[in-house]
Amino acid sequence: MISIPRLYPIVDAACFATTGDLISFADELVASGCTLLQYRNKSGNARVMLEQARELLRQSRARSPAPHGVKLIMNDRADLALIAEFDGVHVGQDDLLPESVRSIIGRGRWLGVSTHNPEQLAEADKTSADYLAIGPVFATSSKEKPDPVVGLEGVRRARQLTRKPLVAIGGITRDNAASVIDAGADSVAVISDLLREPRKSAEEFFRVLR
Ligand code: TZP
Ligand code: MG
Repeated sequence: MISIPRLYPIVDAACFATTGDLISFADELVASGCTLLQYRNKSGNARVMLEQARELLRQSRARSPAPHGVKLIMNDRADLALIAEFDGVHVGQDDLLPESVRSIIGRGRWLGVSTHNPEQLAEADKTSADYLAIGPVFATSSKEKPDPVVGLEGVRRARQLTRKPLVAIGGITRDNAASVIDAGADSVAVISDLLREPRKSAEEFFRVLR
């Protein structure tokens, strides 16, 4: 069983004007002690994705104060995760099935699976996924056409359905993160509440998530 950090920042390319801005953001997170980052890019430009992923890997390896460095997870794309030498892949309900991804990435890399209701969660629990995500917990503007909000009750329900590490996602902020952990999540995945002041925000997350 993997051990997942309490804070799981998502570096979403859509939030940055340039690759430089994206890398600086990730740098701040790594400097503040984040040890798990997901790279998300829904633009579909595979060449840009690979370039940004490689740069992320290079910078985060160089910057991390953590003894075991930073784990980098690629959203959606097992192929790019392998080429960029990432540590894992995160897939959703419209991506390759978990076992297909597993056959590509092997046992050594992490596999995460997004779910949005109890049925999907229970199904994903039967796979070789290393961790499961449930959400959106709260309203979010970071995802196009988000599934219905599951609320803290959805997190509690998910917790009853799996013993795998559980990541909650969607609308999670420094103000509500503790309630999400209290509901049974092991970790919170966050996009927007890290954007404005990444270092300060990550440090505040760590404080409330202790
Ligand atoms: N999947 C479910 S909600 C979400 C994703 C990718 C977006 C989370 O972003 P934010 O800004 O933390 O709500
Ligand atoms: Mg996906």
